Amino acid sequence: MTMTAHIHPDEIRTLFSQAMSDMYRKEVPQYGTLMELVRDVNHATLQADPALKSRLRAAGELDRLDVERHGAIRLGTAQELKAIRRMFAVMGMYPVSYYDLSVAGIPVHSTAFRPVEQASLQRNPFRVFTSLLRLDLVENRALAEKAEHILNKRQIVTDGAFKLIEIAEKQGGLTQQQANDFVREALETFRWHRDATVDTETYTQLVEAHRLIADVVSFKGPHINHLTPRTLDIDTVQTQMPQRGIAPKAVIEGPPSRKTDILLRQTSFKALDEEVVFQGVTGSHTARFGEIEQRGIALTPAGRAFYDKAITDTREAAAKSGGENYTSLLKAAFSSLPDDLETLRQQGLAFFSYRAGNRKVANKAANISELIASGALIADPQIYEDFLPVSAAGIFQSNLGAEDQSNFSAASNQDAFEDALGAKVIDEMALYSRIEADSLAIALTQLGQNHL
Ligand code: OOG
Ligand code: NI
Repeated sequence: MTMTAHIHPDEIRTLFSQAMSDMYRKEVPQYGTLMELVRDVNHATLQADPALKSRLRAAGELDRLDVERHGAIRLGTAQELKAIRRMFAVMGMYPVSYYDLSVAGIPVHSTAFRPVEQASLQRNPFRVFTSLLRLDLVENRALAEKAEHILNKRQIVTDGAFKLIEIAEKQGGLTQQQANDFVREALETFRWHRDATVDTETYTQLVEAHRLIADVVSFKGPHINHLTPRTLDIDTVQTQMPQRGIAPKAVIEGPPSRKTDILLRQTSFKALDEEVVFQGVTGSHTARFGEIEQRGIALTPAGRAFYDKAITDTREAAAKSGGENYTSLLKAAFSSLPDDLETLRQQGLAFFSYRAGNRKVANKAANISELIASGALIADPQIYEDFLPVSAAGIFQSNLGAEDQSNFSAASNQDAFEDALGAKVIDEMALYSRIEADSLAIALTQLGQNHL
């Protein structure tokens, strides 16, 4: 290796996600407690279920578990979103999917920056849910302009980070030393600032428009507002949170508890009330919280259509009955979805990644199912790497308070988001189906079963 050899973007992402985790643990000690709880529960789950453990190991999933987390940030302007896109690209993170939260009464639209290649996901799937404030939805136009003016004055990426981003773009990568410097500089963007950039009066006006607007506009930068470790058993973590002094939100977002995990289940603990100084006047602000997630298999468009309908039906039925029986309604709505991997696969409801097993095949097989049944071909579930808009809205709202559930009438606006981003978002379904098709082609070649 020469002195100027570039390190892999996956390594930069791992350095960065570790540095973020260390910083957030210092800033929000409850996050550290939650991490310990998740580690204990994951350990116990793997001990109790050796089959799960060996399946995760064989699929290359076990190593990523301990490093796995996602974070979230909220940005104010198109320039900020473009700068963040360039910063994340250095770490091999690209914008996947468009999420419109305005339909849920939250004045933002979002994407998730994440790795897209299977090998990179296995190494470290760190993702950041990134929202852009929609000041166009604010009715009080004078306040919206004031907010824009305040935002235009701040610079959220340091000069040092910009320099290294340019070097990475020009040279196609960073050396180890440059990567270390880059991570140190990049961290500055996401740090918490106790000193607000606005006075109490402006802050109050912004809160009245929407608490989220105040959170974005009043500070020097887009503080990381939560970091979320991945658990293998969210129901146990949820019930054990109070024993460790953490108060979880009432319901787990997403699909019900099932034998075969699908998509994403999430729960969070309430945002902390933190002391903030508004131009010399001490006050407080609530923004930062903790969250845990349990990830299951990614669903195909057909599976996803089932999911979306089941969630909508459950919410409508629960609203009619006052919300008391949400959990049982949710279970009932999912009862007709197959609860084993092979049926989900055969019905084309979920995405898989294929690999050749140890067993040899002498003859030409008639179909894929036959190869799987004989043990020649193994179908591993593809983990869902993205987010769910209804769940995200629930996470936002649990940390904003009920008074902020206003309705915005604007239509979703992916074009405006992509203009601000300076790029198109990647279609998540295309990523899962490409991984499925590529892995199947490779496995069939290895097995001499290319005719299938
Ligand atoms: C993001 C909330 C959404 C998730 O996991 O769905 C989210 C935010 O509060 O900024 O993180
Ligand atoms: Ni989250």
